[in-house]
Amino acid sequence: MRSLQMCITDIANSKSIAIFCHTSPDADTLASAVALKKLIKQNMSENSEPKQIDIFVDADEINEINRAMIKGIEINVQNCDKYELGISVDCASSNRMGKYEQLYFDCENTINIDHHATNTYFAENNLVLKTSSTCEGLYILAKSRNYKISDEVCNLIYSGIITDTNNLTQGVITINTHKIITDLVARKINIDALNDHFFKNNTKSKAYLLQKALSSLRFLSGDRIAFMKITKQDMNDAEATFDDTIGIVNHGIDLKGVEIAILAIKKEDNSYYVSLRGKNNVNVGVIASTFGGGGHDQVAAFQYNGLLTDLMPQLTKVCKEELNKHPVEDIGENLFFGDETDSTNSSSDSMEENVEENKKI
Ligand SMILES: [Mn+2]
Repeated sequence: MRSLQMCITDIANSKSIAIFCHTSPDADTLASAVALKKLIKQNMSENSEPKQIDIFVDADEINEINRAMIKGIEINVQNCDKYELGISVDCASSNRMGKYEQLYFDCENTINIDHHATNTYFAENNLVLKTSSTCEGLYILAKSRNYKISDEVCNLIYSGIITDTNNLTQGVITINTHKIITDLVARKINIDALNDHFFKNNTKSKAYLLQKALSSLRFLSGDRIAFMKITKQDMNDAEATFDDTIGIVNHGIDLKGVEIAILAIKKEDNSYYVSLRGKNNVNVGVIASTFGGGGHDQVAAFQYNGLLTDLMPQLTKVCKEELNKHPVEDIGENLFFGDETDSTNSSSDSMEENVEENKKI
């Protein structure tokens, strides 16, 4: 794997490295950054001069839940005039680095480690993986090099995987994802505490905001689309932050028969953040890209400047086109029944197959 070898060589040879997260940082981007820093320190600093490794993340505030991952770690302090290497983690395009995008391109060399199908291959070296999360990708890379992976790195990797997959229920979940979870569980990491931390730790504001969003719930296209909205007034009434909106859209896609869930969040006057979820092979990434956004097949989003009343007819039309590609299919009756032969020896996805060739554009 040429691109992987080049990345490893670049990292080994660089004395100063800057790691970049995306704006509105989620657990995967933060966990990836911290895990990568620790993996480099723990595996690539022996017999070489110590490396300066700094993490940059454009965020006014990182919520309390995610802040726990960077506890004690210095961020956004530029300790070098010019870094030899810049590494972006979990960024589908370079503008996802926000105000640190220029600092990234000022680095002598650049690497892009990501798992978004919509990645634009903006770096010198691009490692775009077909994995559930960037954290899963990092684990595969570290394993493939026989690196030491500490318990604290395992906690971070596990956090990135469970949050990006909504606890293994959505996104690109492969046999490897499950194998890695098995590996991590065998390490006796803080599984229960991490699950509670990420999934049973919602704020009161989020509960009030959910109440508001659910009261706006509407069904379209023969109940195959669930639509919800959150107004600025809702945000104020619930004393909520943008972070409190995360995951609310899942309440739409969790409903029986719903194949597309839409949550429109009003950010400024005439400016909306539109979050999408899909199921039954409906590709909401395609829908988001029609409106200049992106993401994954089942999880995507876009920004819209204009009135919601103007957006909705267009959005509904694009959603219907996507739904028409996928006739309603009900496998419910056969869910627990199948071939009675033993298939335990079939299919063994090679972990390395998840790394795509370096496609510089
Ligand atoms: Mn991710």
